[in-house]
Amino acid sequence: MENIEIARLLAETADLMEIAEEDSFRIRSYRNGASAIEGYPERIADIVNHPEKTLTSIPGIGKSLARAVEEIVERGSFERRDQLLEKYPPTALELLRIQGLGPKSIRLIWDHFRVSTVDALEQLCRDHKLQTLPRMGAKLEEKVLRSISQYRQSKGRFLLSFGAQIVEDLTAFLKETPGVETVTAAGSSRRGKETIGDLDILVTGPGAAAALERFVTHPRVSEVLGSGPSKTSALFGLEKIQVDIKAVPTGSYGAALIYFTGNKEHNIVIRSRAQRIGLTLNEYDLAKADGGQRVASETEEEIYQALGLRWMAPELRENQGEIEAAEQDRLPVLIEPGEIRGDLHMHTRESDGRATLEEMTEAARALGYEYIAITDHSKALAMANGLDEQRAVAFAKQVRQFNREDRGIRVFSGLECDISRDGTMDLAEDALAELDYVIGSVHSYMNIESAEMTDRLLRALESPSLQTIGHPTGRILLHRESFAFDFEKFAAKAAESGVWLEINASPERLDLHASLIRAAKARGAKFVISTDSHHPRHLLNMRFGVTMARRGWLERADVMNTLNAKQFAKAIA
Ligand code: DGT
Ligand code: CA
Ligand code: CA
Ligand code: ZN
Repeated sequence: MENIEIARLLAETADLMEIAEEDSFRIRSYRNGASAIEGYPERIADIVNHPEKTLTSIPGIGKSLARAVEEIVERGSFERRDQLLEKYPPTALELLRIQGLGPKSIRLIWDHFRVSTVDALEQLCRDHKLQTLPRMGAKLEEKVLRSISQYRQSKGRFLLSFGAQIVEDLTAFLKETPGVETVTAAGSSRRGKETIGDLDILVTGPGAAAALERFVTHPRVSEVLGSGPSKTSALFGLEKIQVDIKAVPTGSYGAALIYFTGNKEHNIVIRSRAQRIGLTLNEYDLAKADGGQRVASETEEEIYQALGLRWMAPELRENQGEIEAAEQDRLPVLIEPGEIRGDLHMHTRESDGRATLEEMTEAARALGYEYIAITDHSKALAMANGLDEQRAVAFAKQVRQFNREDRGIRVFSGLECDISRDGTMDLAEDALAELDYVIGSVHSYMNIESAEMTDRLLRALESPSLQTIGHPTGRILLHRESFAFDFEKFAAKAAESGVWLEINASPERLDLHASLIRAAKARGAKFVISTDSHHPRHLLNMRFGVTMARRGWLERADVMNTLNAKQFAKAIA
């Protein structure tokens, strides 16, 4: 029995315990145990069978969890899991992923209708049977139906940050194989798409085939889907993300990289472009259509050049006009991560962050930033202990004091102020005026009609202290779509009012997305890229925000936090 299998049984049991509404402390201990075991370097089964080793010496494994693990190693399940599976079938676990239904509702549905699959739940809603249950109505049925269709679309997709971490780990692993020259991620992760279906990795060098062979022995590979000397596919990790690895001859590296980076539509257009000039393009090379003589194959640049095109950054390869731009030599000079000089959205313990003003400042300074804004929540977010007027004014004063000592970085006093349902700011304007940098964000009433939401945002843009709209669409990747509003009208007025649009770099938001960035830029809008950090570690997410900006064709001048500290201070004054 592998660690990953033990971990999966524990995590699944935690999900079932949630449906059974068991003690949240115990549920958490199962989840912590699952991740401790999944990442443990030694085989847990060997420890169980070892006369002198004990499981409880592993951090995160207490006595009762240790007993469960011993039972799993012995017979493939354990008592608590067996009991839960008698009550709730494993398909019920899937229902936990449907937005709008908590464990309590899932249990109620099971108790009344014995329904535990997504298909059967959909039928219940269509037959208007869900609304016969206590505290459930027609509105919820509609919401569940919408969530089901969203769930089906997002099923099997993963956050970019999750894929990027695995790419990083696997790249290091594959490079350890002797004779491996390069390891490169292609596909949607190279294009920086916000969600990833599967990972595509190319390996070159005389050791490439051996690296593929070694990959299938990786402890986190849970199922091998296909394996040969030039291509291997497997499911990886607890989440079972598919990883496709290809061994590529060095002489075909550029052709393979273009082919497997995609996207499909981009590839189709450049292939037909090749055909029009008597060439064929495939994963091995660009060659003469008659005779097959090789024209270019080793680098992407050579191939694009032979097609009469400039090299295009992977983030642009979405068939959204980049090919015409490359032909006419008017590709944007995309913003680079190193050009970002400050981070302007972060929280501290004053509201729902985990670190202090000092700790966030020091972490940002260590990253080489020239300035930051601390932007805790406002009072409407009572659960997050948001600031009222008095605390906001006191905070502005505290920051002025803080900046008197030279800390190697400038701190701006900020606030992430809630935008109320009617479009007014949560705090009074005279308090907001004390702060250096005010973000306005929607955190409530996100399901209102599009016209009302548009009016709400247009009104918010009139607030004299407002500098930036935070996470403008409210989307949560794989969970919640953007709220409905007239984005173009909003972006045009933001541009006119000198209010900037945030590109929120937190991996589950990545809000704005590429097409909206381009639409807003076309209307004259300016942007800031910020991490919305709640912990010093989150500051590292900046690169994902920059990736979104690049996918939105932004250049350095479009992004206000590429200004130096002096220029930036002037811009917000
Ligand atoms: P994903 O995985 O859904 O996030 O999106 P991609 O873009 O990574 O798509 P994927 O993994 O299916 O393929 C990666 C690229 O490789 C894709 O953009 C086009 C190319 N590609 C892969 N397999 C084939 C194939 O069988 N035929 C063609 N024409 N292209 C392929
Ligand atoms: Ca892929
Ligand atoms: Ca693939
Ligand atoms: Zn927010």
